[in-house]
Amino acid sequence: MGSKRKLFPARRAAYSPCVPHDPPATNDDGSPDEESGGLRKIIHVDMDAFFASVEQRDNPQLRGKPVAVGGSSGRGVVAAASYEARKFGVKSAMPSVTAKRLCPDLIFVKSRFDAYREASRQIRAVFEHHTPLVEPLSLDEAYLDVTEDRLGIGSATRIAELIRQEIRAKTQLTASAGVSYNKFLAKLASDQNKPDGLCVIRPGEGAAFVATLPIRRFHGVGPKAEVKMKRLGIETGADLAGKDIAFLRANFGSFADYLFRAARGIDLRPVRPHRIRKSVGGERTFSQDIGAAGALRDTLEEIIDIVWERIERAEARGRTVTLKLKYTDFRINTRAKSIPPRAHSPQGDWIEDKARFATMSRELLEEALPLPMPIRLMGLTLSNLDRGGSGQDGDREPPGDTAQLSLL
Ligand code: TTP
Ligand code: MG
Ligand code: MG
Repeated sequence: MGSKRKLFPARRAAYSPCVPHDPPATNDDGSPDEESGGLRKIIHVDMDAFFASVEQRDNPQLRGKPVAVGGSSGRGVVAAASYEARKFGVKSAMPSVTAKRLCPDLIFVKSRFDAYREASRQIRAVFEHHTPLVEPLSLDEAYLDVTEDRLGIGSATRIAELIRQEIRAKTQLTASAGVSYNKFLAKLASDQNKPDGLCVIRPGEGAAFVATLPIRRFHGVGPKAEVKMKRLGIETGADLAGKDIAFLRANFGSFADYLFRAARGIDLRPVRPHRIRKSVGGERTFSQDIGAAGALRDTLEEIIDIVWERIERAEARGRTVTLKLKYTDFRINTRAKSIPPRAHSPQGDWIEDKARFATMSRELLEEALPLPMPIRLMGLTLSNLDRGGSGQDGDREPPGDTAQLSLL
């Protein structure tokens, strides 16, 4: 354990301790390396404190200060926190009131999605310069398969460093990168030495790396799965590796195979450059059932805010809004509203602004009132998406293809 610590010290270390060697995927002559079983070279890049860094870049007065992007009042939540703010414990998805209490000098800034989208386009161009195999996960991160890179550089570590430099030059922003032989490990690695860090996990090191990790750091394990795992006595990668596949299937269904492999540092998912997403949404399970119309309307507003933020992040536009209600007897009621494609325009008409999304969502709830009984869950989804847009997201999404994300 002690020696592992040395190889991979705690995240947030100032400089990557990870040895800058490459996962050997091929021999010098380019033939597949027998020993490594023809492993792939994967890089995961993720921008540091993305929205907050863009704000600090564009407004020098914010530099070096604790900054939160998001609404400061009432129901506001922190979308992004600068690293100065994180020292106080401020983080994404935290209610703004809590953030202010933790850090009274916190400066709140409104989000400017156009600026984030522009930076996102710039970093994607940098990725594309090195490989066509780019799978964006959200505006600020992507997986890259550089087993055969466009420029013939060959070293994934070198490519990752070049990408970080090019991003800095083009955007004046910092990115962290993880290099490894699969997506799961590369994503863990990019998080290891944030901000402005690099970490390489080489073949043979994956299982040991994963063993010490708290399960919350496994991509796809959200707060709810974490609670469930802890109840089952699973706190670390090693605990997870100790469970057999039958146990995992019984408790986690289709998520089990991914977890089983991940606990061993194995991940067979390819980098998919053209992932098509069918919907964007989120749902919320309540600690106490809700039945009163006023409380239902308030809850809907919260979900509208959060889901719309996801829609913006995914750069998705769609035609159908679906409201999902789960009653206390577990019956599920879904109702949907769509806007028809506009006849005179091949491009059609889309739900492109929050007001329209909110109005349609509210209509759906009003039509459902009064409810026959209280509900334990409410969710909203935007579907019938524009195939032309990237329609990709999934930062907090379980890595399954069809998994509907749960936000809260
Ligand atoms: P992240 O990459 O998760 O976080 P980050 O870039 O702010 O910080 P880190 O250095 O740890 O990577 O998310 C990217 C952006 O997505 C983030 O800047 C704001 C937005 N976001 C939200 O709007 N809500 C959220 O709950 C999270 C986690 C992120
Ligand atoms: Mg980030
Ligand atoms: Mg990210």
